[in-house]
Amino acid sequence: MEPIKDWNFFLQNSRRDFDATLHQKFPTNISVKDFEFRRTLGTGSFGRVKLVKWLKNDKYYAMKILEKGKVVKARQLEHTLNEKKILQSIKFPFIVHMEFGFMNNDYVFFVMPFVCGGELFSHIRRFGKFEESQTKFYAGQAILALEYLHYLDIVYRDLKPENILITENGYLKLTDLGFCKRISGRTWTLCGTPEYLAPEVILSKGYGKSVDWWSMGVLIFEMSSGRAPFTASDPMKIYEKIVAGKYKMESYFSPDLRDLLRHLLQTDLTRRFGNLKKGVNDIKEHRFFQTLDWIGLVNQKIAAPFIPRIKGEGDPGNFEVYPEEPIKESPVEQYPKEFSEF
Ligand code: ISQ
Repeated sequence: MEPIKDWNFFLQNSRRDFDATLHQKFPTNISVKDFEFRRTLGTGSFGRVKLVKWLKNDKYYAMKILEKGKVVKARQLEHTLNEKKILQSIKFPFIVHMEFGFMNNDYVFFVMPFVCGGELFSHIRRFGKFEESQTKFYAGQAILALEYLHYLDIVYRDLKPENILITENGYLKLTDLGFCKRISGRTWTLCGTPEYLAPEVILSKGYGKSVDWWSMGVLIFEMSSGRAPFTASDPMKIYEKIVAGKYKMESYFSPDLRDLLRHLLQTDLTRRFGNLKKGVNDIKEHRFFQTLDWIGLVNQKIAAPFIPRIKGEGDPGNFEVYPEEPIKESPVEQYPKEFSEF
């Protein structure tokens, strides 16, 4: 990607790029026979992501495999179509995109470049917690990614360390846009992950982009301490704590970090940073980020805190091992009407 000189100019152009590919249909000349299947890199409720090698160019990709029947039965058709459209149209250094996709009788496939460094989640667990300078490096990229998505009127709704991948250069990429949605104003769907849900989602209020800034607060808290701010064994208890907005800072959090967290983990929407007159700039200009060069960051000119270890191209060693499942092969196309828009 060309270096970004002027951030606002970049954002303005990105909207045109995005709209240009939004309604493109899948190419029709691709099939599972074009790939060598390796192991599973991640799983979700209606599908999994596998490492594959595309035989056409011998390059490695992460292939998201969604079972049509499960998508329909879980009433996730709309979310899946949202994900497909957004994945194929976004172009941002810190967000995974789809190179192309295709379908067969049973599945929908999204083919994305393979991000080899594993989930940020495993690295937080491995380090225990991050230094604040390291938190700042990752949080900065996640903030720019959300700013980009929000500029395109997209809410992400599932920010968490499991959905953040580390690239071979130590920078990050958001993945799993399954809950992304283009909205004008407000939406009401209950989705996300308990520990990262904003109070307004739990309270079934109409909500908007501000939910992503809440979860950014949860993410920054978890990176800095190794634990989420609101935890309990039972999701209902987590929700009670979130709605009450009560949590304890760790004793070693710096004054700047505490102040930033207070403004993000703010139950009052009229006071939450990211949601006020200055928008994301209240966050980017906060003292916690004072020493961060935002343009240097987006152009990846800042040294990463660590570089993931890999044994070679297509090494899945940074990802957990998951049980494998056989792939279905129905003789007839499943749910042709439901997936006609793909
Ligand atoms: C690896 N590379 C790209 C995207 C991915 C999505 C989920 C799990 C692993 C991945």
